[in-house]
Amino acid sequence: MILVLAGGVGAARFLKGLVQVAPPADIVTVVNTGDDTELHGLSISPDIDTVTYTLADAIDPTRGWGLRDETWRAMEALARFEDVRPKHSHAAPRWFNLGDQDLATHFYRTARLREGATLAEVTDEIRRAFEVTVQILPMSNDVVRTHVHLEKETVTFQEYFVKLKHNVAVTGVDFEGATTASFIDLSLIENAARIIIAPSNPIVSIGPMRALAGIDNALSQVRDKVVAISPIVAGTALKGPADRMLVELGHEPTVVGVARLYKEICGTLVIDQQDAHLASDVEKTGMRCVVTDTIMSRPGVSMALAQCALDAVDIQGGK
Ligand code: FO1
Repeated sequence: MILVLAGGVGAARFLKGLVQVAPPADIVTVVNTGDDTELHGLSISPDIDTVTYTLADAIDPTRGWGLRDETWRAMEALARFEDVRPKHSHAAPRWFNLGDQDLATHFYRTARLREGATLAEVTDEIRRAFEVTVQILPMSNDVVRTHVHLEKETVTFQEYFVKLKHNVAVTGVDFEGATTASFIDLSLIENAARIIIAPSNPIVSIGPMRALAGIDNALSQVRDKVVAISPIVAGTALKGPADRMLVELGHEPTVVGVARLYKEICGTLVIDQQDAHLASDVEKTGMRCVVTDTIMSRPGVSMALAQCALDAVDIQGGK
């Protein structure tokens, strides 16, 4: 079994490539839930939905989140209440865009969670409804929420990422609930033939998982079969704020900075050709370094990148 630790858009694109070079039934992906949020009384799991929709070929290709051919009638209808809404009320927020078809997913997840279903059960029902073969699991059935500390306030991840368009300096992040939450299934780490850390934000997509008890220890025991793909290319993140966050939180916004974050839990880092000159510096951190094309916007790259990640573990002599 191939275990993929995934965040949102970059991980979803990578998984699209992986299913072309490995049997989908052989792939289990554990997805970050630190981005999850409650709005309109609905339980929303953006990274899980991005992975599910992408693997179902239902994702909106331009946005990278939400469903294709989407309409926004419900969101537009909420505008009517803005003038009458009392100052203190949080009802009818319109900064987080929920498409009309996307709402169906949140209606279903919210109702099933209220009936006592676990997030893993609901996630599995939704991926089966979208006819996805890859097994999709939340990192935990317990609530974990990423909070982003700014100069003057602390906000939820979605307030940082969407409402503030991540256009604001971060002074810290923490993962509320992580100290008591349980990772979905530690045996996945022991039993996986290969573990791939997808090209996701090391701080707020992979970080929440690593904050769960036992994860870093379990991964470090099997680090030779763990391979990560750097989400940073030539000092920048291909999508999202990972590069700025790394700097703001005191890390180097380069593949060497990523290697320093991952070296305890991961034996190999896959970096882009543009960073080939840094391969020896990556290896000085104690990780093996593989150089290839990691820019998945070009067709066929995600497939070749997935094959490269699989081969990297074989060379390691991982099982
Ligand atoms: N991202 C945005 O930039 N703007 C949005 O309005 C927005 C809405 C949204 C709704 C559902 C969903 O599953 C994802 C959504 N995203 C939106 C993306 C989301 O904020 C990010 O994909 C992740 O949280 C970060 O990986």
